[in-house]
Amino acid sequence: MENIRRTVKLKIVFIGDEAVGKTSIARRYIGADFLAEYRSTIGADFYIKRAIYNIEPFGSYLFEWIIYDMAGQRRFEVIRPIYYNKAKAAVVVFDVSRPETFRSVPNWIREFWKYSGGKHPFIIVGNKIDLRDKINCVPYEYGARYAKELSRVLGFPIPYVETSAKEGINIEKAFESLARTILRFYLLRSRARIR
Ligand code: G3D
Ligand code: MG
Repeated sequence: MENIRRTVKLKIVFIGDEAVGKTSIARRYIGADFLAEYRSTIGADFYIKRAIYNIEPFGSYLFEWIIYDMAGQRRFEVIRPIYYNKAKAAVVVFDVSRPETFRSVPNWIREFWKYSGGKHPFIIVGNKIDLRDKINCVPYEYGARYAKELSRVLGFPIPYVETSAKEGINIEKAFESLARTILRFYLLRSRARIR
């Protein structure tokens, strides 16, 4: 049994094209047991939630997520620097039923790195998989292959997770993957201090 529980408190940003499901995923994850929810005047909402993840080989960690979710895209140009400031990780979301949202993922990654001030870790989420039966969608393999290629180039693992915010599929899994990615990145790769 792990007795000592360490705390990771960090800001993460949800990014991706309009209407891919960023808010839906964030809200699904937060559910009823969030600590706080704010609607700021800068055009972003943020939520705070705590969750414990037991991740081998690191052990048990209490994550305090400060989740930024942009509210509407039009004013985004203006809030960009504030939105990304001090973000330590990102969830890059696309809509599997709209291939153009998959194609813009690299732009979102570039932007995240530029404004957050470093090559910080992220996960890629293909959302709306409930539409697979009805619409011709980006296949799982495309997302997985892209994440694998990124992992190879960057030298640290970038997970690809498919979700349905509508049906509540893999939401928890996405955050666990994010937690694992963050621990691997900050504990193994760099010396950033986690208390
Ligand atoms: P955004 O925050 O990225 O802009 P939203 O996206 O979370 O606002 O979602 C945009 C629309 O997609 C919403 O539809 C929402 O209900 C829908 N959506 C989000 N996630 C899913 C999903 O997993 N499956 C399906 N089928 N739809 C989803 P509306 O019509 O409410 O605007
Ligand atoms: Mg939104």
